[in-house]
Amino acid sequence: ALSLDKLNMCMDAKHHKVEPGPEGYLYRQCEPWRDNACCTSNTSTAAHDDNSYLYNFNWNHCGAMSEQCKKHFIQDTCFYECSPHLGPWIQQTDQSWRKERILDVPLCQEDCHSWWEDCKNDFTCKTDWHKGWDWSSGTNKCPKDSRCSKWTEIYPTPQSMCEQIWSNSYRYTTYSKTSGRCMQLWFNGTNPNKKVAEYYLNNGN
Ligand code: FOL
Repeated sequence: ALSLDKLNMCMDAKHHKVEPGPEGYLYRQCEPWRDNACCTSNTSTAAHDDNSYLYNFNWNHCGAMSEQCKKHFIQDTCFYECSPHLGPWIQQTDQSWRKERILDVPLCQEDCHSWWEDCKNDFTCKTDWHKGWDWSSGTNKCPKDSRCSKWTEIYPTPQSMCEQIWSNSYRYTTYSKTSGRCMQLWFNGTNPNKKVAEYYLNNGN
């Protein structure tokens, strides 16, 4: 938040750079952000690891997460850590591990739907993955009062998953990737999200 440029800034969170800028090399799924990123090269590599040092987060808390599902969580991590165009949705927060968060980022329908489709045969025990885990082992395990259920029991719809999993980081939309009105987790080449941020900065959420 040192930056007054809401179209090109990094949130004040656990691993984000102070200012966005080019990175010589970003790993695999984070590569599209390399021309202008809030993540370091090390963060981009860690984004692809199970139980990475970023949050010690265990995707496999209800048995092994499928590879097709996990790739969306890796992409979400790249988007969250690397995006320099989240300014319109950055809010102060009093969490112990970050001073700022994103709230209600309008997500393209295709990205939300493909994420849910690829995860719908997986299992989880919680709707909000930001809080309420048992961290006594050093990584998150399902809390005592929970049990592993089918993904579709926890998240009946793509909307419920996209909005609830990271406590409203995302807002579900019916906008498609070509609309210029929603943020894309998956893209190649020029980052399409800058224009979307510009639109919401001028027109409000
Ligand atoms: N992706 C997106 N899109 N938005 C996010 O906000 C986001 N956040 C993370 C990863 N990807 C994201 C970080 N995830 C804890 C749990 C998950 C996590 C970071 C930290 C954690 O320590 N939870 C504790 C409560 C900690 C606290 O709030 O003080 C717990 O009770 O489980």
